Amino acid sequence: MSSKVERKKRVFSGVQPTGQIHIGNYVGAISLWVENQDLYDNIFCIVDLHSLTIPENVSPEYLRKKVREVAALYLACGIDPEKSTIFVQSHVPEHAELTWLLNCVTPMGWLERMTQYKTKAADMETVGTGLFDYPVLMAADILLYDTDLVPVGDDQKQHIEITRDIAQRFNHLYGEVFKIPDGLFRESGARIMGLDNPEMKMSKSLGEVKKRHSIGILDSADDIRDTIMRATTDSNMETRFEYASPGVKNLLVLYQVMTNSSKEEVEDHFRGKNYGALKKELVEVVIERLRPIQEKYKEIVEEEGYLDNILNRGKERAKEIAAVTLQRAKEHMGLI
Ligand code: ATP
Ligand code: LTN
Repeated sequence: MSSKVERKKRVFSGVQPTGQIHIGNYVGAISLWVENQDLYDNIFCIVDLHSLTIPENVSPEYLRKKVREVAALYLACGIDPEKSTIFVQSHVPEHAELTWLLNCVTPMGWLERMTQYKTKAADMETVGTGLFDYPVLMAADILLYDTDLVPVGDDQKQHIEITRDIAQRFNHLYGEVFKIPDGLFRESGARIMGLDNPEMKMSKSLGEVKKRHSIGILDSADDIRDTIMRATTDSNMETRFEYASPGVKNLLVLYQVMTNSSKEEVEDHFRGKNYGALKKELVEVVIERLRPIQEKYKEIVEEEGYLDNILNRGKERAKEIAAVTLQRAKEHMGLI
């Protein structure tokens, strides 16, 4: 009898070490990684090279601090280093090298169409080549690990699409080198909106400069209470997902994901109540959900050497896989 063991599907994802990590990042990405951790072979990266694409936002001291903060937050949120590989993108130079190879098969027109690039570049006086090339570096991240699934928030859909396109174009030109990955998104909670403005996605960069835009994972109970109680809603009292105003719907989605409930359970729970009750309950739910994460975070950053140890192990494992894929790509291209 054949005893072929099926390998677990591989998951790859990452967060940039810039801005204030918020519950949108937690709900849309990190908590999804944690929930699926036993199902897959997981690789989670701190994408520091991506953070350099807007150099005005990152001083060297800031970057050094933030890389450690994000790594500690991954662990505090429940990423288990025995089940998942955690590493820093710049520690594995294969990412930068594969980016060059992929650049050479990526038409500029594809990059010009990226909405994230257009939005970010619109506010800038000079736009660096790195910002334009951001999606190609992201494609390299994903393709280096023969990734099956990429769990992210829905703002990343276009980047997953272009990753697939780049991989297909490369394979067409040079032969089967890359696996074609799929995105993995939450059905509810893939796009958490700003609490000050439910028309805009909750964002890390805005969260750092605007009060009451977002809830940081490390925010105090008082700040959480203040932000939720003052969240923008309107006079529509509906607490059903379909009929609620955008601000209330956002709170309902947060409540749903933070309590691991279904939409029906949430609607039943709030039937006959107004959004004042929803806000009050959400405050408690968020504080309780974040409390153990904040406690664990504190322990992790206080334990000398713990984080470095995990990041070093992660680097070794990531490098082992990445080197093989990069070599395969180079051989197919005729680089000797
Ligand atoms: P910025 O808006 O400052 O560019 P960001 O908040 O999008 O930053 P990223 O590091 O770019 O943060 O994203 C990390 C992960 O969190 C990605 O998977 C992204 O899709 C997800 N994510 C970001 N914002 C949200 C959101 N508002 N709702 C759900 N998921 C989100
Ligand atoms: N662009 C992503 C961060 C990112 C990423 C990745 C996510 C960089 N490389 C690879 C998944 C897989 C963002 O969230 N802004």
